Amino acid sequence: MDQALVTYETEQDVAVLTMNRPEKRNALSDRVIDALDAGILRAQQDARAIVICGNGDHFSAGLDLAEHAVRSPIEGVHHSRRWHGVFDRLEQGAIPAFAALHGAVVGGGLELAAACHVRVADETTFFALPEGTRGIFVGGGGSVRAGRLMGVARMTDMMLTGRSVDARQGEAWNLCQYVVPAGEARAKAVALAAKAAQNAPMSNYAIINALPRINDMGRSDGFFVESFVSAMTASSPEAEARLRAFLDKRAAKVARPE
Ligand code: 1HE
Repeated sequence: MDQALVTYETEQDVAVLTMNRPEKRNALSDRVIDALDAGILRAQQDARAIVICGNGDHFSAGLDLAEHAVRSPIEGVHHSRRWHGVFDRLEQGAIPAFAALHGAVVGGGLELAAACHVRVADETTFFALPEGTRGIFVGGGGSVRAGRLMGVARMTDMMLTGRSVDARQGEAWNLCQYVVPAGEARAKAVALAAKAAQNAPMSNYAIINALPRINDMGRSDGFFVESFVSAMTASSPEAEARLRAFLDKRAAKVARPE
């Protein structure tokens, strides 16, 4: 893994991957995508949750436009499919991923954030899809993931007009689930990831892999698949031990909202 472009740290069972190309606003070059891929693969082996964040004033300015300017159509297809592979490994991996967002979350940066399961944005965050103004299209899974998150009408508007959406609007549009004060996204994302890391691995696997698939199914298929995932998850020794711990009053109760 390229330590210079994406750093890898471990905190409380959480692997923190930090894009480290602030002089180019964490633009996603081929080497950054390779470094993210290596970090994601490593985290799936030795951590129980992932946080992805960026150094400098911005999460990511998206596709490296300097590299993209020289691609032929077939190179463009392979490039897009490479991103799909990496982001799929993140979204449909073994452990949950949390994005810590600040500053620009733009184009491919938003596509990367959308491949994470939970997005924490600080108040400096702004979301944009400037592909239309650049003469290109989303290629990192955005039309599938970001469209499902915010809805096709909002995504169409963002792509046609190039408008920027701030953190609060992004929360209302489902682009992030948390908004925190400036500079606090990383700490909040690590705290949430550390909490998720304590869940049963089988539950986490089912949550991140079954929910998006069931969301894509018809109701009848969804109910059917849910029964099997539910039964499989509950029949593990870990589930039995956790249920017994609650009944024996050794496990925490559900807390009221803060
Ligand atoms: C870049 C990139 C980039 C900055 N590729 N080099 N993405 C965009 O259309 C976003 C383009 N970037 C911006 O609008 C702005 O840079 C930001 C709002 C993100 C940040 O502004 P600022 O004032 O902090 O930085 P800057 O002065 O604009 O840029 C600093 C340097 O980063 C500068 O290089 P320098 O050598 O002149 O110092 C910029 O050229 C460089 N830089 N963004 C390459 N994106 C799989 S399909 C996905 C499709 C997309 O992602 S489309 C969205 C592309």
